[in-house]
Amino acid sequence: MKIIDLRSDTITLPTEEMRQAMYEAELGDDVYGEDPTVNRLEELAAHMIGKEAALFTSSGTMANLIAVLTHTRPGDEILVGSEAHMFWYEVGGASALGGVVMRTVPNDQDGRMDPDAIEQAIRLKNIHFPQTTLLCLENTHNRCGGAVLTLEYTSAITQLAHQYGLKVHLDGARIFNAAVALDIPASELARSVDSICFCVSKGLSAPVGSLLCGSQEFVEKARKWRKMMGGGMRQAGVIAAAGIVALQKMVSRLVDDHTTAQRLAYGLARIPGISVYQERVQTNIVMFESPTTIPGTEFTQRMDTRGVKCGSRGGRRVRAVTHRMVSDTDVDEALGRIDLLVKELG
Ligand code: TLP
Repeated sequence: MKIIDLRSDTITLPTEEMRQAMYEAELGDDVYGEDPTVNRLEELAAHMIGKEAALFTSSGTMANLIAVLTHTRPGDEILVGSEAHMFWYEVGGASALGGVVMRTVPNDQDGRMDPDAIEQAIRLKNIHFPQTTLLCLENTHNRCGGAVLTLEYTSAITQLAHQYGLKVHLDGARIFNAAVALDIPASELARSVDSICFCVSKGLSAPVGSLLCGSQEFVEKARKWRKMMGGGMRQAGVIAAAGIVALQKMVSRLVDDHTTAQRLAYGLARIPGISVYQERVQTNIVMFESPTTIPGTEFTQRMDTRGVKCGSRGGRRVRAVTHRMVSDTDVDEALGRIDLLVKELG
């Protein structure tokens, strides 16, 4: 039985071209700034995202943590969405290692935070208060089903935060999915923010790595934090080489993942007992609810035994992510297996 793995786009394996590029990569010691392949990737990333400089990190989690460390001081308060990846899935690193308080502002179903709620959450000057110094956005929004933040929203919220002296960091792990969905360059979506990170290891299919981008000064400080965390990776050109192929060759294909996600959502909507908000599927993430007869965790376990892997997101919520290694035929096969399972459950 073929396993159809919809748990995440992080499971994508590198392409042949990436493996070749890794094999042939010109290398040096990146801690001395001497790995030509890492340097090329960082320059390319900065150029594509429209910032002065970029820093190669081992993961999105590390890039977000370094951004917090660079923008804040211990004791500060940072604003994050109530559904933010930084709040849910990064082991509380910003608080544990950065010493900041994470204050959540409710996310709506499209991954946005209400400007009034943000304004209310920003602390005034008061001897009792920690200082609010950073606002974090996420685009596309993982827990909000891959929702896309528009250019207008991002600019308006950033402007608001800047008025109060806050910096803005954008967790753009899937920023190229947003850019492709909106049909605008990713640099437009990043223009107003102070820093942005994105992953080459997700739909772009590189095996490892993320890029943290911002001003020269920001990246210089961030580089020092990366070193402190043990993230100075020596001949990292071996993996950076795949990142270059990811940025040069894989961005435009993300649209295929969005089409596959639409096909999946359409099919799920036709299975009685499954609820899915088809019109909310904007990129490569499909959120749906398992039948009322069964909790989400049990449902995903049962799907697993039928060779369809998805992620449970609490309650009856299930997440399916489309990517390069899932074809239309795989989606149809997965739908058939899910349909059968639902029928058996009654
Ligand atoms: N997300 C992963 C899991 O951690 C949930 C996934 O499968 O979607 N920001 C966002 C918005 C992300 O979705 C992720 C990864 C990260 C940051 C962290 O990236 P990595 O996994 O490279 O640390």
